[in-house]
Amino acid sequence: METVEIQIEGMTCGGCTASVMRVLQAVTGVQSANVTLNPGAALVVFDANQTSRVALETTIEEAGYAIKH
Ligand code: 9UX
Repeated sequence: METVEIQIEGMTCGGCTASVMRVLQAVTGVQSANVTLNPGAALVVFDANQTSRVALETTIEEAGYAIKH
């Protein structure tokens, strides 16, 4: 398992964090996803054979939020 912290911009309420958590948990290979509003971030534990940081970032962007690189 691999753990990454992804900085996210544009989440403005608890519904946003719940949405991001839901889309991350739906990705095959994600074991756990914890998302905070302040600071805007996701801590994700995943199987590196099944997904990647870049794929998770793309998932977040497709949900309507921006990645702080
Ligand atoms: Mo809260 Mo986020 O009403 O898209 S869910 S701002």
